[in-house]
Amino acid sequence: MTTHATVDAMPSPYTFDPSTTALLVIDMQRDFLEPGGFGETLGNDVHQLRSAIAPTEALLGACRAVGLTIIHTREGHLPDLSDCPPAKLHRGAPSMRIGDPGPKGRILIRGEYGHDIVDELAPLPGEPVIDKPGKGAFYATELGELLASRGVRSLIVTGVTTEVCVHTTVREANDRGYECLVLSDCVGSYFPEFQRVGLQMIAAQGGIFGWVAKSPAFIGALQ
Ligand code: C5J
Repeated sequence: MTTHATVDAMPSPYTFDPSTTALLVIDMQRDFLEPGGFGETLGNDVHQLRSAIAPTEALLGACRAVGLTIIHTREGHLPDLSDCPPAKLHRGAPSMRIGDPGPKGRILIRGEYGHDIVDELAPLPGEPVIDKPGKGAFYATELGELLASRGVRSLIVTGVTTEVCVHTTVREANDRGYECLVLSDCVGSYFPEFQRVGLQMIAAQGGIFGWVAKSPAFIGALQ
């Protein structure tokens, strides 16, 4: 692996050290990306997210080839829902609620088929999978300790959805001192305007939350 690499990014080139960088793949779960899961119960068209799968698959291949740290996350709850705040459980008027039985098992419940990561992006043995009850990947998880134990200082952020769990995690990471590069073709939103504005918000004001680039630019910089 090279010692330092630079990616063409917004608002400025992003320089990182692969040995202190981790790829974060956020919540690429059937419950968000396939019909019959949590995303669809909220009234969303899940096909909007699926364009992020192929570039993320290519990205995973490139990161695995150079030995970059790769961490996956999954949003979901314990079967007894004891880690699901009532406000999250009762909010809105979904067709089914978290914990209800759906075509892919109980909605957003750990251990259910729908809660797991889509086949194309299945974690390899040895790649940590962080189960998180919230939107942010740091809240109530071991992510902070895991990154510290590996000396990680910069995060390459991908996953769904751009304006919810990706944004929340990037904001949490900023407050903890991490540098974040978000790969625009490897994140997805159910709402095209949220995708556009969500990415703009990261790189605006001189990179208030971090940098934004396309995955081929990042992959090129890794090699
Ligand atoms: C949502 C997520 N959108 N992973 N979760 O509820 O972004």
